[in-house]
Formats: sequence, structure tokens, C-alpha cells
Amino acid sequence: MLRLFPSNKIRLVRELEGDWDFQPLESAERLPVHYGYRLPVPGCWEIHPAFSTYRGKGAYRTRITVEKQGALRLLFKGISHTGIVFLNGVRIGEHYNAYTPFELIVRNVKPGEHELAVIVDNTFSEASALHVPNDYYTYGGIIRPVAIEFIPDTFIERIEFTPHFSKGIWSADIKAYVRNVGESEAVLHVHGKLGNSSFALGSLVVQPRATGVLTLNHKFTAVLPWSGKHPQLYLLELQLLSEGQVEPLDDLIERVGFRRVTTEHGAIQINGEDIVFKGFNRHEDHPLVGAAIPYQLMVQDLELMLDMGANAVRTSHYPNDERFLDLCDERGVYVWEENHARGLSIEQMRHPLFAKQCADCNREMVESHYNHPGIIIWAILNECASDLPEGKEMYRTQLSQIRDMDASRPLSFASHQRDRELCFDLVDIVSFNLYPQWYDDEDPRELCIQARGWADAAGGLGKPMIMSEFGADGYYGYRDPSRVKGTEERQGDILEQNLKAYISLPFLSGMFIWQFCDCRVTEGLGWLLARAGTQNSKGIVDRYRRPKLAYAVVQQYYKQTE
Ligand code: ADA
Repeated sequence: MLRLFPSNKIRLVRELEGDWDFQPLESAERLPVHYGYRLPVPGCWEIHPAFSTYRGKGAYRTRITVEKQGALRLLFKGISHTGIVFLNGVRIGEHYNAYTPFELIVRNVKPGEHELAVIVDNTFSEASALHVPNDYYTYGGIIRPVAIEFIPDTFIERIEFTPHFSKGIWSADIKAYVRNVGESEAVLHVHGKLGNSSFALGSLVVQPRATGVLTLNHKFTAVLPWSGKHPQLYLLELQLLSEGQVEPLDDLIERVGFRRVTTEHGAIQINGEDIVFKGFNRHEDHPLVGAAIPYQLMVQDLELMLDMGANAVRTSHYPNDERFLDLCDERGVYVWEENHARGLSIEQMRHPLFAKQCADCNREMVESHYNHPGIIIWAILNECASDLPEGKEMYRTQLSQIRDMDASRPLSFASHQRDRELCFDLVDIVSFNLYPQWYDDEDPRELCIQARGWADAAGGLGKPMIMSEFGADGYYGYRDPSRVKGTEERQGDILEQNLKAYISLPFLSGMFIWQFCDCRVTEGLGWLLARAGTQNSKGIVDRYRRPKLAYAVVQQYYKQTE
């Protein structure tokens, strides 16, 4: 399943889900002759007994059938973490970063059977600035869906839908990106439909190997707004026609909502109403499937969060699978989505590939997730060197890159720098990761008030504030009347103290518990010593989603203010 709604009616899309051939490899130079295993796609190779701790390279192979000569668009929603793609043994492209999608276009593909192969690499090496040993696990494999699309030479590459509300009326900017991969100029027309409205986006000429953009601002008088409580969604269907023709060449369908996010008088508003986010940080991780979470388990995660009374989720620390975002749109769950980086020091940020790998991730995240009404915050660089002038320039560059792509959503980042923070002037919302009662003995309420003061003094005055992380380890099943650190009892106590404080502080616009579920971490001296069982055990449910004692505590506080 690619999305939770059909994204095309005219364009033929085929998902390549199923068993692919697999062979571990010594080097990424060449495809193997022999494949000794079969592995599911999407999936992580860690599910196979031979590869449960394998970190390395491996080749995946499948066959695709083409009925009619033409162009193919190969869509990879996520390869962890580097993929080199081959069609009939010829290298056609590559991509770095497990958590963002990419596409490859091949023209003039002949009818018949073709071999599609991908060399996947999850090693930590000099080629990777963002995937480094960390407090989560970088699995290996083609972890998200793959599809082939049979496209004409001109097609709708993507749509951007930006809703506006003025004088009681909803309108939207609708942008269609039309790409020409052919050899000749194309004169084209785009029209669209949303609910009961039909409209023309207009005509355009697209040169060979170029992309043209059509923009329309259209009023929608009879639509209902999207909000967490009433998640009203609409299909936005665009069709592409050759000028003067009636039969469409291509189409693209997006699912959108009419909602507005603002940050005024030190608070966050959805459609003009102040909101407090009661959320979870969530890693895409499960002991049975690794990072390749199937739809049913996504639903389970979301239902557990809703059952505890949450209304928001933070995609720590990378862009999420689109199907999960689709689900959040449907269930009315607000999403803080962030780029891929966790706890990088200034030395790590000086990596020669850091800027490019972040810029690619930011672009792919915003372009592919732009239309989700559920996403209400873009964020970057969790707990990186935002306390140094050199780090600040990197935050500035990345935040302005995102703002240039999308001015409709507020920006933030999660800081652990306390009074050393230098970047609060660059964002719309100030956010703190603090662990009172876990890593130190501070009082959550006093610390939070103190943090407000740090933010006010450091460029955050008048801006809304979020507690983006707080929590405590609790080892599932370790229950003991001593209530020592690590017991489920103590985890519940710490969560209670934190939640009690934050729910009652009027200047907070949100809180995100660290974390929804326990997650696997990289094995290695640092994480092994700090993380019993090679897992981060601050989940309110364990890795199998079994509730710990803290579940009822969270439920009590999150449900209190529903
Ligand atoms: C940090 C970090 C998380 C996690 C957490 C913890 O705040 O952002 O990824 O490592 O600490 O458990 O200590």
C-alpha cells in the first residue's frame, strides 16, 4: 500500500511489494551473479535470522514487466540508508538517507521483462553525515514501498496546496508542477476538481527536459475546515491535457485539508483557536519488523496514542512514512515533522557532506509532505550545536531553506542547550528537551519556568513554547516497591511529576513525551553502557507495544484536558 487514498486514476501505478531476491555483498561496486536469499520489500533484513545484526551491503533484485514502450518512473519511498539502483544491470541512480523518498525516470523502456536491482548499504562510513551510531537503530533494507509508474513524456510531478482564510472564506493556492521528460516542447493544459468545485489552472508551454509551474488561487465557498477534532479531508484531483485535446494524458490526486496554523500572542492557533499539543515522540521501530512498519501496526500505534488522550506526535528524528502521515490526517492527529539529525556535535556538523545531505533531506521532506494538513510544524536538527555561532549559521541556512519552500507552517527545533541556546531568534516556536527527575533532580515546574526565562532572554520573547522531550526509562516488567530508577513505578512517578507541571503552565503550547515506544539503539560502547538491553526504554509502551504502568498516568493527565 502506497497511500491511504488513490493517487492516480489515469496514470498506471504498480507497487513492487513482495519477495525480492537478496544477497549480502562485500562491495557496492558490482551486482552479484548469485542471489541466495529472498526478503520482503518493504522490509528490513534484520527480520531474517541470518541478518539480525548485519550491518553492511546487500543487493535486492526483482523483475518488472513493461507492456508498452515508454517512460518509467521508479518511486522509492525509503531505502535504509543508501541505495544504488540498476535497471538491466545499468546503474540509473542513487540516493542517501533512509527516511525520504526519491524517484528515477528512465525513458524508452522496451516492452518485456526487465531486471530491477538495488544495492543497499547501511554501514556507518565517511559517506554518511546523518546516519551515525545513535540512540536509535539504522536498519538495513528497502524499508518503505517501491512502485513503478508508467508515465507519458509530460506528467504532473507534484502539487502544492496552500489554504488561506480571509473574511470568513477559504481559498487556496494550488500549484501544479508539470514535467516534460520528452524531446519536444509541449503545450499543455491543467484542470482540477475538489469537492463540488471544478476549475482550470490554465495552460503552459513546457520545454524539453524542464518543469513548468501553474498556479491558481481559488475560492472554496462550501468547504469545511480540517482540525484535530474534525479532520475533514478533500481529494484534489488534477488532470493534464495536451492543449486542444479532451482525453487527459495524466493525473495526480492529493488529499488536502483547509486549516491555518498561526503563532500569535505567545500561543499556537489552529484555525484561530489556541491549542495545546499533548503528544508523543515516536521512532519508527518494532522488534518484529524493524523500521518497516506495516499499515496495521501504524494504526495500532496511533490508536494507542489516542487511547492515552494524545492529540499530537513528533516524528523524532526523521521524516516519516507517508502512510503514517496519511493516518494522522485521517484521525486528526497534529504532526511535528523534523529532518533527520540527532545529537550531532559541531565536529559532526563540519562533515563535508552534512550541508548537502541535510539540504536534500529538507527538500525531499517538504516537497513530498507539503499537502498533509496534519503537519503543523517543520523542525530541524534535534539537539545539535545550536549553542555555537558556527552551528547557528547552519541552523539559519536550513531554516531559511524550509521557509522559502513553505511559508505557511511555523518552524522550530528541539534544544537541550538551556541558557546557552543561540538560535531561538530564528524560529517561530521555542522548544526544549529537558529531563527533570531522570538525568537530574530538578523540579519540572521550576525548570520549565526557568526555561521560559532562558528563551525570553535569548530571542524567544513572545514566542510559543513547547516541551519537546521529557521522560524516564522504565524496563518493561521490572516492577518493584522500592520504586528505584528503571522500575515501571518510578517511570510512572517521573511522568506524573512532569505532566502535572506542564499541563498547568499557561505559557506552554505543547508537550511531547519521550517516548511512545521503546526502541532499539546502535550497539556500541557508549549506547551499550547507557542503554540496558541495547534499547532506549523510555517508551510508555515497550517495543511490542505492551503498556507499562506509566500508560495509565499519561492517560489520566492527557484525558483530563480533552
Ligand atoms: C535526547 C534525544 C533523544 C533521546 C533522549 C534520551 O533528548 O533527543 O533521541 O536520546 O535524549 O533518551 O536521553
